[in-house]
Amino acid sequence: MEKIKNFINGQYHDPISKEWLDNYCPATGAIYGSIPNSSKADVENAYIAAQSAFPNWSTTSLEERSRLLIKISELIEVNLERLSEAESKDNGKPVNLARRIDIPRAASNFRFFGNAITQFSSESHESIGHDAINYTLRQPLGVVGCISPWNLPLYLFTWKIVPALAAGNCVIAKPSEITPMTAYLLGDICNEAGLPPGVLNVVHGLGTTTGQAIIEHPDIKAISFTGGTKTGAHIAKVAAPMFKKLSLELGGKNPNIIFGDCDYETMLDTTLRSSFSNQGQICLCGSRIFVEASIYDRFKADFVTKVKHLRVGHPSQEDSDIGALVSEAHLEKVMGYIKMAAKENGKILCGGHRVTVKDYEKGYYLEPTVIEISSNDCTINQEEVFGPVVTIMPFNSEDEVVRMANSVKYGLSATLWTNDLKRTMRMSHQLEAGIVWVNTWMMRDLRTPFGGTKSSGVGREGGFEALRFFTEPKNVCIKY
Ligand code: TXE
Repeated sequence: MEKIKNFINGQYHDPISKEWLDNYCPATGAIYGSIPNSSKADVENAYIAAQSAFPNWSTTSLEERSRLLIKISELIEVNLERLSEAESKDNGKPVNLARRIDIPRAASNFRFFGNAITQFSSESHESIGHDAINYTLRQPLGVVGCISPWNLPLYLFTWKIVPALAAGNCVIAKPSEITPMTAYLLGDICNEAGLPPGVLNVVHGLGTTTGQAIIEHPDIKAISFTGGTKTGAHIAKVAAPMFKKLSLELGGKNPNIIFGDCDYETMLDTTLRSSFSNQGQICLCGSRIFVEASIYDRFKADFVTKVKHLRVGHPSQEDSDIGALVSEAHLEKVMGYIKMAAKENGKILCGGHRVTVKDYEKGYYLEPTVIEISSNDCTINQEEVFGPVVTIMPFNSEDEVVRMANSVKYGLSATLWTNDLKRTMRMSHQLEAGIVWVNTWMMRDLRTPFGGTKSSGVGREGGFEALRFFTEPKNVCIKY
C-alpha cells in the first residue's frame, strides 16, 4: 500500500488529523494506497512555510529561479518512466499516453516558464510635456493557491504552479484527491533540484475539506483553479468578499465542425483523437460533431468503423487505445448520460456499454460511444459528459452550424474543418470559444492564451498571460 503524505516546507508530513482517504486504481477497481484528508490546520502549516519562504524567493534573481525550474524539468525527464507508470496507475490512462503527452508536457511547463520569466518585461511611459516618467513594477502576489483536477494530473498541476513560482510567488497546491500520486512524487524532485523549502507546498485531500480551506484562507492572494463549472462558481462566491484574484478554467462542450471541402483523412484521424483521447476526459475534446449534410453518410460509416477498432484495455498494455475511466462514480455518471440520450431519441451507433477486461473485471472501462442525434437541444449536447462519448448530427448551412455551436452555456474550444479561407475567417470570429482550431486539434503553443468564455471560465493561462495573472502591476510615476 502506498501512503501519500503532504509536502510542506520541503518535508513529507502525515495530516495533523490523521485522517486518510482510500486511493483507487481505476484499471483494477482496487484500493492501492491512502492519501491525507488535510484539514485547515495542515493548510495553515503550509501557509506558514510559504509565507516564511516568500521574502527570499521573491527576491531570488530571475536567472536563479529560471535555473531551478529548468533543473526540475530535466529531473522530470530523467524520471519519465516512473512518473508515466504512476500517472497511468492512478488515473487509468494508457501508459503510452502518459509517456508521450502528460509527463513530457509537465517537463515542458517547467522549461517554458523557466525561460519565459527571463523574457517577461514591464512597460514604461514617458509623460511628455509633464517632465515625468511612469514605469510599471510586476510584483509577485505572495502566497497563492493552485487547485487542479484528475484528468491530466501532473500536466495541469504544473501548468498552474510553475508560472506562479516563476513569477516569485510561493505556492500551496492541491491536486485532485482522485489522482494525487505524481504531485506527491514531485516533492522529492523539487528537493533534488534544490528548490528552497516552503516555496512549493503540496497538501492533499477532498475539495470540500482541503480545497475549501485553501479558498477560504484570508491571506492566500490568488486561486488558480481547473475543474468543474459548479466548483468554479462556488470558488468565485467564496473568494469574492476577500477580493482574491481568480483564474478559473472550467468545463467545455466543444463543437467539432466538419465541412465537405476538408482534408478528409486527416480530419477523420484527428476527430478520432479529439473524441476519445484520455477516454474523452479532456476539457478540449470535441464532443459535439457537426457534419455538412453532403458528406454526412460517408463520415458516419467511416467514423463508426474506426471507433469500433479502438482497443479498450488495461492502461499498462502498450496497445490499449482506451484505458479506464477515472472512478466508478464517474463511469456511472457517463453511462447515465448515454441512457438519457437514448431516452431522448438518440441512436447509439456503437458502444454504450461497460467493458469487462479479462483479469480486471472490476476496472472502470467503457466502450467508445457514438450517438446520432437530431437536435442540439438534447441533454447530451448541452451538458459536459467528460467521457468517451460523442454525438454526431448533420447541418445544411454555415449559419445553422454557427448557431448550434454557440447554443450551449460553455465556450472553451471549437474545431473547424474546411479549406475555405473566407469561411475560416468568418467563423473564427463568430464562434464563442477561447480557442479555435482550424484543420487541427489540441496543437498547443505554450505562449498562446488558454482559457474559456461563458461557463468555461474566467481569465487566461499560458505564456505571459499566466505571468501577468501571478503578478500585481504597480505603476510608479516620477516627476523629474
Ligand atoms: O471536479 P471538481 P470533479 C468537469 C467534468 C467532471 C466534472 C466534475 O465534467 O465530470 O467537472 O468533476 C477541487 N473548494 N471537469 O467533481 O470537483 C477538487 O478536490 C476548493 C472538467 O472531479 O471541480 C479537485 O482538486 N476546491 C475539468 C478540483 O477541485 C475544490 C477537469 C476539481 O474537482 C472544492 C475535471 C471546493 N469546495 C473535471 N471542491 C477541466 N476543466 O478540465 C472540489 N475542489
